[in-house]
Amino acid sequence: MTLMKKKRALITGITGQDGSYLAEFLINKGYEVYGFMRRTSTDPFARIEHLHVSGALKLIYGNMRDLPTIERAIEESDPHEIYNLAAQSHVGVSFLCPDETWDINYMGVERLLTVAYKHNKKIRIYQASTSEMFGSTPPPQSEKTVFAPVSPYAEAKLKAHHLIEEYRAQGYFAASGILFNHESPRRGKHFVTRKLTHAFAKMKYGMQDHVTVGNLDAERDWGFAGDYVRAMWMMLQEKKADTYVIATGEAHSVRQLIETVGSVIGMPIHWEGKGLKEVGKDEHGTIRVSIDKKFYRPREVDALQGDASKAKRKLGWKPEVSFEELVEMMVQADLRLIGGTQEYVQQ
Ligand code: NAP
Ligand code: G4F
Repeated sequence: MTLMKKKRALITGITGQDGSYLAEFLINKGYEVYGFMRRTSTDPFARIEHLHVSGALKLIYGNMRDLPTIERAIEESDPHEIYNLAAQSHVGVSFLCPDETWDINYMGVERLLTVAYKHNKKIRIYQASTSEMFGSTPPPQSEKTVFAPVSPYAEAKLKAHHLIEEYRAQGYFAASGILFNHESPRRGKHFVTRKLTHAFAKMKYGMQDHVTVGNLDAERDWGFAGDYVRAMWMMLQEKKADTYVIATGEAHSVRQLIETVGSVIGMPIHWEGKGLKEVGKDEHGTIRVSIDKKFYRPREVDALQGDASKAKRKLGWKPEVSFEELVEMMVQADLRLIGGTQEYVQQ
C-alpha cells in the first residue's frame, strides 16, 4: 500500500486576516500547514488560536526582515507551496514608515524568493500583489491596465510584482494575485470597513458617540476575504504561473459604505455640510460621522473597480458574497463581539 504524502504549505503573514482564512482553507483540503509569524509584545494569536491549539497549524517564528529566519522556515517546512502574505499592509501608514514598508514588502519578497528557489526550484509561490499598484488609473482595472503607484506601499508591492514576473520568465512557478480590497469580521480595525462596523456596533450599544473618518468620496471594490483566499490556492493549482486580477467588479464610495452600515444596524445616516465640515447625522439629528484631515492620505487612490474576467475564464473563480452580504456579516459579527456574546469573531 502506498501512502499519499500530504502537500505542505508555508504561509507568511499567518496572523493576518488572509493568513487565517487561507490556513483554514488549506487544512480543510488536507494540507500540512506551516505559518511564519513575528514574535511580538502584543498577543498575535487572535485569528489563529483555534488552529494552533488543535495542532492543525505549525508555527515558525521569524521575520521577513531577517534572512536566517526565512531560511529556517523553508528548511523546517520544506513546502510544495508558499503563500507570501506578510506585509506592512496599511497604505496610510506606509507614508509614515516608508523604509520599513520597503524592507518588508519588497526586500522581504526578494529574500524569500532567493531562499525558496535555492532550497527547491519546484516550489510554487503566490505573491500578494494589490490593486493599489494601479494608483489613479481610471477603472475598471484589469491585468492589462497601466500601473501608477502613488504610495510607498504600492511602490514596494509593484517592485515585488515585477520581481515575481522576472522569476516566472526564468521558468519558476511564481504567481501573482492583484487582489482588490477584501474584508471580513477578521479585518484589522484600522481599515475603513471594520473601523466603521466596529464603531457603529459600539454606537448601537451606547458605548461611543460618533466616528471620525477621512475621504468620503474614495471608491473601492470590496469583496469577502474568504472568497479571495480560494483564488490564491486556485492560482497555484494551474499548469503555468500567471498574474490574475481578483475583484467583484462593483465599486462603492466610503460614503455609500457608511450609509449601508448605518441602515444595516438600524441607524440611517443623512449628510449635511460640505468638505471637512460635512457630517453624517442619525434620524434624531445626532452627529454620528465627522471628518478629520488626519485620516486623509497625502496622495489618494480615487477609484478602484476590478475586472476579474481572466480569473473567471481561466480559474473558474467568482466571488460568492455580495457587498451587502459582506456588510451584514461584519455588522452582525461586531454586534456579537461588542454585545459580549462572543469573545472573538471566527466567521
Ligand atoms: P494583514 O491582516 O495586515 O496581515 C499582514 C500580515 O503580515 C500579518 O500577519 C503581519 O504580522 C505580517 N507581517 C507584517 N510584517 C511582517 C514581517 N516583518 N515579518 C513577518 N510577518 C509580517 O493583511 P491582509 O489583509 O491579511 O493582507 C494579506 C496580504 O495581502 C498583504 O500582503 C497585503 O498587502 C495584501 N493585500 C491585501 C488586500 C486586502 O484588501 N486585504 C488587498 C490586496 C493585497 P503581525 O501580526 O506580526 O503584524
Ligand atoms: O480601508 P483602507 O485603509 O484600505 P486601502 O487603503 O484601500 O488598502 C487596502 O486595500 C488594498 C487593496 O486595494 C490593499 F493592498 C491594502 O493592503 C489594504 O488592505 O482605505 C480604503 C479607503 C481609502 O481611500 C481611504 O482614504 O477609505 C478611505 N478612508 C476614509 N476614511 C479611510 C478612512 N481609510 C481608513 N483606513 N480610515 C479612515 O478613517
